[in-house]
Amino acid sequence: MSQRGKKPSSRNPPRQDAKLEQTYQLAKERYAGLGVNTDQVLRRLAQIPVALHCWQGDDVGGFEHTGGPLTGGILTTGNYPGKARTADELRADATQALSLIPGKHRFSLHTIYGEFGGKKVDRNEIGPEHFRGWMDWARSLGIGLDFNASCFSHPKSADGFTLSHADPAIRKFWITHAQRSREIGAAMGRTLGSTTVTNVWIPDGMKDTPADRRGPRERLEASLDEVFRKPLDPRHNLDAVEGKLFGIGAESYTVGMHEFYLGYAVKHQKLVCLDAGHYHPTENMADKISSVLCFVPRILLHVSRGVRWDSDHVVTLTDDLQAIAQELVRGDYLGRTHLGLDFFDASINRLAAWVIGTRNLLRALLLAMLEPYEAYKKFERSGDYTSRLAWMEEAKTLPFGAVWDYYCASQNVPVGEAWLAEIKAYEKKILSKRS
Ligand code: RNT
Ligand code: ZN
Repeated sequence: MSQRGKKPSSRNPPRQDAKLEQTYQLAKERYAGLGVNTDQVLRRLAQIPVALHCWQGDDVGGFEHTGGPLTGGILTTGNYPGKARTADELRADATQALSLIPGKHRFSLHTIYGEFGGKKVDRNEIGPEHFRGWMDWARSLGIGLDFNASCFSHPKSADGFTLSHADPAIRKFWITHAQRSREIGAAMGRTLGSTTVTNVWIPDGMKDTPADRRGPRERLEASLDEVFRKPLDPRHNLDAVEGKLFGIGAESYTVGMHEFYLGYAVKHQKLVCLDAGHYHPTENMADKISSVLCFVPRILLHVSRGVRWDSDHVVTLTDDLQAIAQELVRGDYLGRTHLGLDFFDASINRLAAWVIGTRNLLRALLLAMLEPYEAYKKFERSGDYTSRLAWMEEAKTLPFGAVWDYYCASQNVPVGEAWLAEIKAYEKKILSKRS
């Protein structure tokens, strides 16, 4: 497998561990017996980018320096020391995290992470010039960027409404913000030669039962029409819309619920962003993928983990995560899916959160790719559900770990928990010096 230049350069490339290689060969034979070619799977996995989300790096703070709190019904808890205070620090942290994750990935920014040179640049004044530093950084790593309008943590969103606001002036302000966001997305895509997905999520909603559910939704539709009026080259920018069930302080009514955006995206052939934390806990987000993709060209995923509510916990290797990966692989949807992460945990090392979450998503994809899916399908078609169940259960204890370890080594990133030592060293050397 080809090696890619990984930073930091202090790591010895690549790890040629005879035991690791041997274990891999045994695993490879076991999988081959089930009709699965592990070499091919690893080549495929190496092609799949995951967008790490900038907002895990500083608890969704951003660099506007308005001193305002995080609002919009989302919440970070914890005060682990060492969060990034500047764009340079966030880039350094992300570079370090990326170096511990196998494969080539992406970085997803919010508008509040622009570099405004100490000036007050309001959300309706942002432009590509505020993201030059990010574009230069992405180019230096050879990665693409994704983007997000930031319709929260701002005085004009304080009463809980943005694009669906009853006041036309406030609506206009957020429309301009979202229009500029997608223009910036297009500039990123053009500059980096890699399509940027620009996502729109708004917090609009009500704490208690609304009298009028219709008005805000019709206003939101009209606002989105304005936001997307200007055609942009789809090679540079793709638009995504993200719905949700509820937010803190908007428990009774969410203007941009799933059905709203699903309808909007189908009508206008936009991307639907499915966030794993945005549905009722008994709903299965994975099951939506093959439905939504019947009607829209592509989807964006916000891979997250809700614990009892949309709590945005670090992604772990749960059944829910595996179900998502299985759907993408079994349905052959990876070519139409943009993978992104969305969680924010301030109670643990923030770089470790990125590394744990991303490595888990990749692990889930690898597990899904290693499934003897052709056999499952054959059993299913012939009505042999006994064999389907038996094989699916046996597959859970196949020697997947050996394939994953080999993949990490061949991508020149630490195997197993060894990555943590690098994070701990970085914490000691860099994070602990931040106030
Ligand atoms: C909020 C949405 C949204 C945000 C980020 C910060 O519920 O999930 O995607 O988490 O954009
Ligand atoms: Zn999300």
